[in-house]
Amino acid sequence: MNLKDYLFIQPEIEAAVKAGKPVVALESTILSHGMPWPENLEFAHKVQQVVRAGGAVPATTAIIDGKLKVGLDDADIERMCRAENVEKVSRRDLPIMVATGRTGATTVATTMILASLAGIRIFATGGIGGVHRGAETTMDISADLQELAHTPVAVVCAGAKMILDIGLTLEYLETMGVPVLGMGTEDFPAFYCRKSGFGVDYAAKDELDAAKVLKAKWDLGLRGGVLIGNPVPEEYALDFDEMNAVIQRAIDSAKAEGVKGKHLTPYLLAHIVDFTEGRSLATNLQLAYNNARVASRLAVEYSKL
Ligand code: PSU
Ligand code: MN
Repeated sequence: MNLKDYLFIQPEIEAAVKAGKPVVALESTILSHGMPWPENLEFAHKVQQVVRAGGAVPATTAIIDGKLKVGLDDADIERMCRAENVEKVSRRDLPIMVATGRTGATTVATTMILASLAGIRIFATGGIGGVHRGAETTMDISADLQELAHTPVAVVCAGAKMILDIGLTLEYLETMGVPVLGMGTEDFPAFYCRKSGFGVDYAAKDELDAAKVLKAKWDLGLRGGVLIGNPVPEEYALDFDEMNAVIQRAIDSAKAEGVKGKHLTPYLLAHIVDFTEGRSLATNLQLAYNNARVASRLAVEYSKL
């Protein structure tokens, strides 16, 4: 077995990792199954520029014709954004995709796996998967949480959407030994809103402060990742009660249509955009840029420790 038969890392990224320079991984499910065309295409390019402007090399990941790719060319990016015959790939799907040569977008879990294989420690996304509302009967808990328990990558997100049970998600992370940091906040953010009402384990003052936690965790040989909640900029935040109602409507509609499993999260995301007439998309774009900005600074600080 040679990993090189499976894993394809862009030369610029490989060189940066080797030299210990800052690199930030980016996921592709947010493109294929989290945002509509063509806004996703503009986002995919712009978020990479934001990472570069922050002093790091962007590494968007995907499965292209069965190959694990770290760093996508323009054609790959467009393929992810058009999302025709692009599957959503989490940990369990990965070997099937590779063995059958199919094309898919990486979730937070799979992006962490690819990043880790490539030696990348920092990853920026929008929101993570978590314990779904009603999980006490459906058992719907995203594989993203298990990945955070096992794979050494720090994930910068805007918290968790209220499609999830944020309290149970944080309980699960505690059980799995995953530190949850707030970037300049004591309150774990709720994606569209700056506060969820649930506290974090540590409010990092800035990126250097957070980078020291990563270094300490991995120096100690503690397995797994770190979750960093970075609140959406004030000017783009949406009203908590309004979004709660919109999300409840989307959940009810999914239930009525019998949507389950891996299709549930993309279904809810698309319906939330519809129900807010695109306002939620504008917020989603801005919080993701903001996470890319923080992740690049974090990668820069981490590379200096
Ligand atoms: N939450 C969002 N936007 C997203 C996702 C989640 O606000 O795009 C995507 C991410 O790729 C995440 C995945 O890893 O959905 C989680 O899916 P599931 O709940 O099926 O594990
Ligand atoms: Mn699920």
